[in-house]
Amino acid sequence: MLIIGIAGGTGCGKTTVVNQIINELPEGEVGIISQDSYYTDTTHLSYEERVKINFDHPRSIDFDLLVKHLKELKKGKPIHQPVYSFVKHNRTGDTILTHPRKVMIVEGILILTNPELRKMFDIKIFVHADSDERLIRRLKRDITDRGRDLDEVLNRYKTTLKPMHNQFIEPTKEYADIIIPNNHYNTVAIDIVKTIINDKL
Ligand code: UZR
Ligand code: MG
Repeated sequence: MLIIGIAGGTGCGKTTVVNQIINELPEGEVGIISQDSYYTDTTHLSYEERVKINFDHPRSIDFDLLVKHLKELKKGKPIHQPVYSFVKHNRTGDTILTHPRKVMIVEGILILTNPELRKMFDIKIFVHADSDERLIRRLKRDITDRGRDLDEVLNRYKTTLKPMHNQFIEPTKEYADIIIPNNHYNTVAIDIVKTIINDKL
């Protein structure tokens, strides 16, 4: 099994990069695990308490479960990936049965911050986009898809996203084997990663 970790700040285009990598690859050979599925269970908290959680800090992620699941997959066993709701800010209680694939992609802003998880990746990728590009994308997404308003997004960006990015996410670029410049959609970089994967398949 080839395990690829894809990190990068919010709005850097991780999801797009992942989708471009897997499209055209043989179906059933590649699986995706999103860091979003592994936010720590907050069922014991009230909604008001959950909204205040810093979702951009490494401690908001249940890395133990993520590492455990990857180890299971490596052994050829299926896992029950938790399903997360951005509306409730909590796990829904549902799980998705995820089977091991020849190539597993793990994507998320904080996935390179955890040493044990880093050791499990055969290839570590960091997607880079300038912070203004990322802010523009984040604004569009949160307003269009998540029903937030301009002030709310800008305030969150300034008080939480930006400091957490500088403290925890940007430094993990050090660990990357490949850095994809993604201010504009980068087809050459995608082709390179696809070639590496195809080699393995
Ligand atoms: P990407 N996030 C939410 O907005 N709500 C949640 O319940 C959990 C996470 C956001 C999180 C982070 N921050 O910046 C982003 N906040 O999801 C990471 N606030 O996702 O890599 O797709 O930008
Ligand atoms: Mg995403």
